[in-house]
Amino acid sequence: MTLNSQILGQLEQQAIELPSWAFANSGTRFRVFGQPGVPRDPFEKIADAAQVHKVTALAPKVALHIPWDKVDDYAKLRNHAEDLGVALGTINSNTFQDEAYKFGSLAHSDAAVRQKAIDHHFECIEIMNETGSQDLKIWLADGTNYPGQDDMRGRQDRLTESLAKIYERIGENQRLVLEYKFFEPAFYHTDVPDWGTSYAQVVALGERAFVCLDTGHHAPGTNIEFIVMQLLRLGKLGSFDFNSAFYADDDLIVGAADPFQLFRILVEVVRGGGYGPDSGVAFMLDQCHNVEKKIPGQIRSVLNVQEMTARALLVDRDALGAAQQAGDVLTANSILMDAFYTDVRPALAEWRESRGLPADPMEGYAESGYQQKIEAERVGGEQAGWGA
Ligand code: AOS
Ligand code: ZN
Ligand code: ZN
Repeated sequence: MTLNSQILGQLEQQAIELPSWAFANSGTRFRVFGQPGVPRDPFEKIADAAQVHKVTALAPKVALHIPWDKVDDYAKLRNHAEDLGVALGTINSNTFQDEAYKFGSLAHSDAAVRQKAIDHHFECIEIMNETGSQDLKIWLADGTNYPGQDDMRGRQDRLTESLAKIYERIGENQRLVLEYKFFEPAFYHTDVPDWGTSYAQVVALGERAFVCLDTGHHAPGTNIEFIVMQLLRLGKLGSFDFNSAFYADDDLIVGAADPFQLFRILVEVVRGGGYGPDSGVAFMLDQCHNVEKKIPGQIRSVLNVQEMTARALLVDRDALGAAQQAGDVLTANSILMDAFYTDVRPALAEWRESRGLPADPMEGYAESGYQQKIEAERVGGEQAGWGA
């Protein structure tokens, strides 16, 4: 099995959005570990993200998080990104760090708190207008810890109302994407726990509202590729937050915990028309690099996505369809497994070199001297925001 020119052409169009927060210090609820050379402001986060794109040609956009990436002049930030060969991507809102949001934000029982959260999203939309961003991504920490703590039905109704107000402000060329998560920080119920709830909410909003699927936001054993298939079938898969998980929302390097799961997801993405610049599906990463270095961590991540996309594109669709039609279970399964077990790395390395990129981007970055430079120059880097 080889990566023919048609597959390479498809791979050339791959664009993965990097999260600005992956470059900042991060940790767990137990400790935030500082690393030398981490960015001190959003400008430096973008400079680091641009390094990932430079050695891979895979990461032309950087997703921002408000308020972690708040600046006085977004046009300046946009120009800075463009000068470095990248663009500003999705704007992520944050309604989970204020004291006011202790009992929720868009679903809160107090209208004043809901309005505060809605206003924050209005501010995010204004920022999108300046940064040229297309997507507003909403992930909510809303939920309860104890049965009876609040009325789940009332919360769902209020969420619908709040989202409608935000959606009204979204521009013609902008989209709202609603992320779901089955638990955490709330442990009894979460107001947007699953794809079905997110789907119901975005369908009620309209055609520019979509679901964001974070691969780490499912119970262990969930068939995530089924959800991918269903959302593509319904025309409502807006974006991915890629990462990998051994247990819950681990935010580890995509493809690290379960490469086969990433393959199965990408097979459904390709099957369902979710791959490519016109598919309407944004490939984003949502990761933290707590113990490994951040820029190499992001390089490894985008390469994992590229390698697994190549394998998904290698699946012999015609042969698979014929085997499925004939009820030939084992042939159908082996067609899929043949693609999964194909080592595409040498072919990708060769192809990279032919395009003037380092055959091994990890090595290319290590040899660039950038890491030594930032470690020497930057003192007092930022926390991503969680421990702040
Ligand atoms: C939280 O668990 C979600 O995955 C969010 O997408 C994200 O990690 C957070 O909003 C940081 O932007
Ligand atoms: Zn996420
Ligand atoms: Zn998450």
